[in-house]
Amino acid sequence: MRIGIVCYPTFGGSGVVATELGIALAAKGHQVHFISYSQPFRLDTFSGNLFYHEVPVANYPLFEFLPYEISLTSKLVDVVMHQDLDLLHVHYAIPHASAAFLAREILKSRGKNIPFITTLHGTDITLVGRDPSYRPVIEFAINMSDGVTAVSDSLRKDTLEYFSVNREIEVIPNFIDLDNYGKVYDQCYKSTYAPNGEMILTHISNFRPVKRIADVVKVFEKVHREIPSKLLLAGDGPERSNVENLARELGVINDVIFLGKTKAIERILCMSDLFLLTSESESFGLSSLEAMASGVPVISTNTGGIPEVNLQGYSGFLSNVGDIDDMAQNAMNLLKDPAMLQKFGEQAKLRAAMFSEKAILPMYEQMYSRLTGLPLN
Ligand code: GMT
Repeated sequence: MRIGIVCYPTFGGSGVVATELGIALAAKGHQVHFISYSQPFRLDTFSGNLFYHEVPVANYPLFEFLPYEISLTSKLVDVVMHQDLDLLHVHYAIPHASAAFLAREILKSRGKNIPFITTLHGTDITLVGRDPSYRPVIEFAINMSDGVTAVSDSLRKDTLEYFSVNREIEVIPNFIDLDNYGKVYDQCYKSTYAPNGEMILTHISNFRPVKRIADVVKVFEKVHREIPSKLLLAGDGPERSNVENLARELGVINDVIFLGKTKAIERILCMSDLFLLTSESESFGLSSLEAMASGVPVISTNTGGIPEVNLQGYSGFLSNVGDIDDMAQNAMNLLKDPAMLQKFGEQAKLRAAMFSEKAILPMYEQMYSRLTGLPLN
């Protein structure tokens, strides 16, 4: 099949999932065309089946805001026609779903019929999409999509609650390529950050307010009082300087290491003892799945789709949003008991295997086949 994938190229779960999906589809023989405003950051694999089309946005002195959605729509029309695509799969509703809708209608007027699938990822529904400045368009584009998927049952329910949706939403959970995680590296280089055998707690995100990273630092500060430990923070974003200031105020700055927008996620997880995810809202929590696949137990909140991934008392522990004491206590219970920590790590790996590429990819392929009428090879 020839598939067009539209996604955000930046450091964020939806772009990661879209990229991994495209790479996996290409490995299975599909031709995959990524369409975005810059190269997705994890798209650094070489394959004869992978293509990238950049969306140029023409500027003009009249424009205070660049009309990206129009440029994207035009690019979609162009790529679908010239590459003879069979299907468009857009990740994150804003503005990808409405651009795909418009492209589909333009293409129809030119005699080319192509279905599009919208995959909802989280903040496009729970945060941004509900804003009155987006809502009518998002609702319409969801209803007009040929297929709609959500990355968790929680997100499916939220979509039905917040929007007037008159169509089926299929839950297709996020997945990861297990081969990339939990590798027994000869050397995890743990001593680089924990030279005296300290425990390593890790958080990875785009540092947006919804992640409540201040809570990560507060939990760490409590753990740090009792257990020699380091906090690794991977990623970057708007909360970075607040987090740094808080770590200074709490007196733990010397044991908090900011790693920036690194791609070496598996390496970081390889040296981690515990993963922290303190989000206010989270439709899935891809980073926690990556941690679990690496055998790292997860201390998280119990919001949104997180409980569908992290299992209480099995792969980690879940607490109410903002319950610093409970999260810190759960973290310490695990860190103080090596046997329990190891058991939870093994269980986390087993849990992560439920979200393997092998298990999830066929769900997308079956949907593609149903919507295009093309057989699966
Ligand atoms: O992380 C975000 O805030 C944005 C969004 C994205 O585009 O990366 O993340 C969402 O999609 C991920 C992939 O499906 C999910 O794992 C995240 O849980 C979800 N974020 C939120 O719901 C806050």
